[in-house]
Amino acid sequence: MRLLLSVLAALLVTGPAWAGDLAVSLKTPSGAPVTDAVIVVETPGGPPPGPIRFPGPYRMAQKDMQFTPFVLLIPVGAEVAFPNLDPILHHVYSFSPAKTFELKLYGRDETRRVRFDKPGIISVGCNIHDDMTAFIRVVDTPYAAKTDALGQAVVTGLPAGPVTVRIWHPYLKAGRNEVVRQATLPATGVVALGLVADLRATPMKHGGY
Ligand SMILES: [Cu+2]
Repeated sequence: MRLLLSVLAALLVTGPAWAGDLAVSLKTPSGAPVTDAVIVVETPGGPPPGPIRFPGPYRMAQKDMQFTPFVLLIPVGAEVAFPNLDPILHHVYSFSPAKTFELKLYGRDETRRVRFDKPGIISVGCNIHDDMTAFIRVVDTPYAAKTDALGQAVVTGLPAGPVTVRIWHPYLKAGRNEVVRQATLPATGVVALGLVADLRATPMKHGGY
């Protein structure tokens, strides 16, 4: 009995047994997976204290006259590397209020770095090549994830109870490019949320949507 009590106490202290996961699956109306969508989950208690980490690297390369990745998810305060992997010069910039910056012409295998100190959405372009475009999503919560090539994302470690799920994609056909859903997390386990996301027509260069 003493052993059982100490196991229960350990579970209470360590916490994971009281946290749930939200698995989001995002598809277009024709059934294609939607990659590069950012899922942000809001909880009544707000984000937990402590450092925020996402799978890295915090890096946006210029390769084959495109930015890669098309959407980068980072925590506030993170520094992003912008390596140029092309044999030509690029000139990377943003006019977005959350971070205005300019990385003047630089060439192959050179890297510049920018720190993003405010949450928000940063639209990135190249001064030389107008069709190069990308987005950096800076968040101040660990409750966020980006959909992968299968259109799936999992937000882990959520407290039980009601949550607000914000689904954002640069080309989502919705106000502010975002749809909002409510969900309720159980004390343990996974809640699956499947959504159809209609995207605006864009050049084929970004994965076909
Ligand atoms: Cu360029």
